[in-house]
Amino acid sequence: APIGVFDSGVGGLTVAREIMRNLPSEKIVYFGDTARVPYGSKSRDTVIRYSRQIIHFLKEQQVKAIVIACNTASAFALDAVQHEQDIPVLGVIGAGAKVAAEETVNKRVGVIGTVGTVGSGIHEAYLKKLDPEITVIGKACPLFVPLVEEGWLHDPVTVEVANRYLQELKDKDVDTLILGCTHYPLIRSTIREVMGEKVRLVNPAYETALELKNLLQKTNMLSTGQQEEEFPYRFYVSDLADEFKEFANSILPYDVEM
Ligand code: DGN
Repeated sequence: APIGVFDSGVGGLTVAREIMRNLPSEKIVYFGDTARVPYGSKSRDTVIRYSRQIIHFLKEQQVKAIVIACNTASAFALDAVQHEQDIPVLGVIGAGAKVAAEETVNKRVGVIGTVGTVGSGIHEAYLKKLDPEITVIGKACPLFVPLVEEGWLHDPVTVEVANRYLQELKDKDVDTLILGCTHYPLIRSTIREVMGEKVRLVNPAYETALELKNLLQKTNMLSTGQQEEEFPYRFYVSDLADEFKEFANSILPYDVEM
């Protein structure tokens, strides 16, 4: 059975990509809610309602586990939907927070994400539970998403915006920074340039793929061996399939079939 992966749009492809790389025998059904993106500026109740609808769709596709590949939907909906399901449901917050707690030395962790994610305080809740001495400095960076979707990954405009957003985190001396939005791994090098070499950047997409692998191993659900199907990855969207496909083809190592 495939893994169900969903996001508000294209961003979750960074998570799907890590699952493809690290769990190469798994099939994936991806749903991008391109008709209703962004989630980052919507309320908790709305994001929970959307997430329930998408989970219903993915379960009809007989998935064996679900990854909420969106930080905003993980922040708002994971707790609400996890208990309603008889299959494992994973978000992207927990794994990143765990690694950040392990890696920080000065116990000052930065979190960047959408207004929804940062406003939810979810990273702080996770991190404080892991280590009460950690101070969390959150910064919403809403302009990063459109810049990434415009393809301005290494652009002077993006560097300028990053300088503005990230200055506060530098002033507050964070030694570890969680890239708490699906799009941010795509501007990792710009963020690296602005934050400097010494700050650890945590990519929750990668950490979540490892967490998924662990979980599937533990529950004896991990697939091994060659992919049986020629197209083991299926993609669904709620709008603008061509735009989705173009973006997907720019970040995935092969051409998407829809
Ligand atoms: N996928 C969203 C996230 O990780 O928070 C970003 C896109 C959005 O809905 N604004």
